[in-house]
Formats: sequence, structure tokens, C-alpha cells
Amino acid sequence: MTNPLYDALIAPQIENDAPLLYLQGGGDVTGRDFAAQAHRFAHALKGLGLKPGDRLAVQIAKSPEALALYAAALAGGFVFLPLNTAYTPDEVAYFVENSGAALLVGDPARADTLAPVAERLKAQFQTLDGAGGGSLTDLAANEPASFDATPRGRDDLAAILYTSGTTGRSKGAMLSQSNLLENAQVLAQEWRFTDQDVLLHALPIFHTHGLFVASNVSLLTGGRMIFLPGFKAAEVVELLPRATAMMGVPTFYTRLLDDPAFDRDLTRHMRLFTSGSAPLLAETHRQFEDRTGHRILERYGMTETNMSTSNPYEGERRAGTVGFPLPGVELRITDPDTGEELPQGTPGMIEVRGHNVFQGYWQMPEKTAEELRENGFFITGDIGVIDADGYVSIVGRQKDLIISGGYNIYPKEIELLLDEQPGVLESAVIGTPHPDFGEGVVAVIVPEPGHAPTPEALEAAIAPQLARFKQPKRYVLTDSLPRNTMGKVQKNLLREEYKNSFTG
Ligand code: MCA
Ligand code: AMP
Repeated sequence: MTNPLYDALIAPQIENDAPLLYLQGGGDVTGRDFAAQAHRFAHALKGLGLKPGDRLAVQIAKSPEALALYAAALAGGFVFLPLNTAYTPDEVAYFVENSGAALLVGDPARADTLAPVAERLKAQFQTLDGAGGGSLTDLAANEPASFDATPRGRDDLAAILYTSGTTGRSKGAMLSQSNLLENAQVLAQEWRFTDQDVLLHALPIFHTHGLFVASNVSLLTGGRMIFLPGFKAAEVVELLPRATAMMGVPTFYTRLLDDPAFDRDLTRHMRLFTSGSAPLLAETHRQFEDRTGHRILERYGMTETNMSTSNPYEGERRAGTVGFPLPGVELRITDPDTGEELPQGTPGMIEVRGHNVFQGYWQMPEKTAEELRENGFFITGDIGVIDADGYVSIVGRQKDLIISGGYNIYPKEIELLLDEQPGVLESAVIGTPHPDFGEGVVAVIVPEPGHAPTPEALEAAIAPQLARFKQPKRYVLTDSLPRNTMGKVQKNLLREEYKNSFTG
């Protein structure tokens, strides 16, 4: 028996003496060194008692070692569970508890708050910092540089990524070996990735986009990555001349366009820019083409489905659309109320089925049943329409979700915290146009009679529990919330009323 993902992504690096990762400020990591580090980590994890199928939760800065830890999880058959570095210890605790993680790896700078979380939840705790140091690296230091990969089947879980629910807590999307491998193979083919590519990698590696779309595709095709800890426009401008491809969220592209140094010359030898995770404005698409001559290739995906659609590599990349279903993916538009398929040209619920669709939510069979039909179609919560040429456009969302700078923010989670605060009668959290993040979070607060809670007090109260990027960037007080006859808050009216919160 083999280990399909390890065999395809990591094993080819064992004999690779060429650079795999170019690092900021010079220096690089060869494929051989990367594989050796992954193998040493895999031994260390086994030494800690982790068994195949155990969940390995990590909340660590992006670094070559962080990627090697992902590779180690693949090698050992551990289920990789990456977490946003912005999450507070309270947020991390939920993921560790819900997944029953055997080990939490966190930044040493946060050990004083994360170690007690792990201890309370009976998980082990180790550290790894952004420079690659920490207790896990120390443990691994004297381990062998080779490792016999644990056999895995195509349906075995490779990763669990948490995604928030419109109601209730986050759900762990279970992704199998074949979900990840087949999607990477399709993307590599569709986007023409080869071992000649140098991918400028500035995305975080705790989400689908940076880990499975960017890193997996590059590893699969034997290319190299300029591996940056995060996105800084000036740095990207400096490094672009060494790259052939870049993947980004729309905020990357608007920030690049804001930089006067970003021009046609800098991107002359680039062959591909892709965008996803949030809607790319048709206006940004056009400005980008005017400035560089490149048409950004927009694609659409979800944590539960990896990538489902893409604009064509050859052929028209149509602004404002997410292109066609990928090979091996079926996409249909249905009536959100009845589930009946709708005629072409009619907007409705996007449902997808194929190799890319996840295995269900971790230990939440009823949630899985609500969103994954017995016939294999996954109900995305996105409203879309297919035009006469077959291009899919996303025209809205049925789920109450804000996407800010490519991060998903669920209003319910914030409203529940705000509603608990003294002086708050009720609240509604909405997303309104934001020049940098696409959408920005606005909290509309109805105070209790005689109270006027201040933004400062509200912010201070929710900060310990909520990652910074989820916290409202504006608070407004109002007398009452608009409701329909069913008593449901009409957020569309609020979005209209406060639409100039960040752009006015
Ligand atoms: C940072 N801040 C944010 C965000 N990022 N606020 C709202 N939304 C954000 N996305 C806050 C910081 O906490 C800080 O708060 C202030 O904004 C300014 O921070 P700044 O230094 O400008 O931020 P940054 O470090 O430059 O980050 C912006 C970013 C980053 C580069 C756009 O958010 C990012 O890398 N986004 C990519 C997300 C991504 O990979 N999504 C893929 C999900 P203060 O100053 O007040 O303290 S996967 C997915 O969605 C599906 C599957 C798909 O299709 O890909
Ligand atoms: P996540 O739950 O983080 O995986 O986010 C997935 C959601 O991001 C999708 O359900 C869409 O609402 C949104 N999304 C991803 N790509 C695009 C895109 N190209 N255009 C519009 N929305 C997108």
C-alpha cells in the first residue's frame, strides 16, 4: 500500500538538490533539506506517541519548517489541522477540543497561554516559531533524515480545516487524500504548472488557498516557491521579477495596483496571476490588465470543496465570473427552497459534486446531512448563475457571511459576544464595502434604554475572545433594527444604510 499524497508531493523532493523554497532576504531550502526536515519531524511526532489518524493541530507562523510539519503529517498519516495565527487562545481551545487533537504545536511566544489550553484538553503541547526553532525542532534534531511513510488509502483523511457556521460553532471539514491530490492534479493541468515555475507564495498556509491550492500544486509539479511569511506589496514588487506565477486574494491585487512601482515591466515574464477566496471586482480586473497587460485568472472554491471552477488558461478570462466547472466537477444551480435544478440563466444555489467534495464535518453527522446531499451534491450557500457560454458568476450568498481580505467572518459569532455586553440590547453585524479588504465589519448596536456603550468598551470586552481581523472596524448606535414580518433582521437594509462606513 502506498501513501498517495506523500508519494506525489514529498517523496520526489528526497533526491532534489535544487532549491525548493527561496526565502526572504536570500537563502534557500533545497528539496532534499526540506524532505529531511519533514522526516525528522515525522519521527519526533511518532516518538510523542502520535498514531495514524490522530489530529495534529498547529498554530504557527509561516516558515519552511511549518510547511515541513505539514509534510511530516502526510508522511506519518496524521491528520493536519492548521489554525489561523490570529486566533485567540479561546478560539484555539474550541478547535483542539472539538477535534480531540493529540498534539497542539504553537508559537513559543504564546506558550504561556496555549500550553494550559492543551493541558486542560489532554493534548500534548510543543512549540515551533517563525524562524524554525522551538521544542519540536529540538526533539527532531537528532532523528534520522529518512522515514518510511505510513501507508494510506485514497479515502483516508489528510486534513481537517475548520470553517464557521452561520449558526453555532465552527465545523471541521474532513478532506481525504484523494480530495486534495486530485484537485491539485486538475489545477496543475488546467493552469499549466511545470517544474519550470517559480510561484510567488505570499498567502498564509493555514487555509485551503495557501496550503492546498498554492503549495500542493507547486510541490506536485516540482516547481519552486518564493516563500514569504506574509504579503507586503513592496516586497512582492521587488521579488516578482524572479517569479513566473502568483496566487492571491483580491486585496493583494488592489494593494499592488496602489503601488506606483508595480508596472508592465515588472510582470513581463510572469505567465499567470490567479485570484480567489473573495470576489474580484471587474474594475480591479480591468485596471490590472491596463497596468500590466495580464488578465487575472479568477477561480472559485471553498474549504469543503477545494477548487470547483476556474476561468480558462487559454480562452477568455471573463471579468466578474469564476469560469467553468473544473474537470471532474459537476456544478448545478438549484432553487434554494425546493432543491429543484433551475434553467440556465436563472440565479440560484450553487451545488457541486465531484472528486473535490469533502467527506463531511468532523463528528457532526446532522450538519453534514444538511449540506451534503445523499446524491453527493454539496450545497455551497453561494448564489450563482450560469451564462449562455457556460461561465459561472457568483451573484450573492445565502449564508450570512462577511469576506474580509479573503478571511471569512461569521456575523453570528460576533453578535453573540456583543449581545452579552452591558448596555447592549441587541446587535447586527454586517459587511460593507471596504477599499482594502473588499468588505469591512460594521457592528450596529441597539443600546438598552439609558445606556450608550462606547466602541472602546465594546472592543475591549470582545478582544480576548475574538481574533483581531474579525473585530468590527466601526460601531454605530441605533434605536432599533429593521425587521421583516417574520421578525428577521433585514441586513440588506442595514448594508444600504451604512454602505459608506469605509468609503464615504
Ligand atoms: C489583517 N487585518 C484584517 C485582515 N487582515 N482585518 C480584516 N480582514 C483581514 N483579512 C487587520 C489586522 O489585524 C490589523 O488590525 C489591520 O487589519 C491591518 O493589518 P495589515 O498589516 O494591513 O494586514 P496584513 O497583515 O497586511 O494582512 C492583510 C492580508 C491578509 C495580506 C490581506 O489578511 C491575508 O493574507 N489574507 C489572505 C487570506 C487567505 O489566504 N484566505 C484564503 C482562505 P489593527 O491594525 O487594527 O490591529 S481559503 C478560501 O477562502 C477558499 C477555499 C478559497 O476559495 O480560496
Ligand atoms: P471558505 O469557507 O473560507 O472556504 O470560503 C469560501 C467562500 O469564499 C465561498 O463559499 C465563496 O463565498 C467565497 N469565494 C471563494 N472564491 C470566490 C470568488 N472567486 N468569488 C467570490 N467568492 C468567492
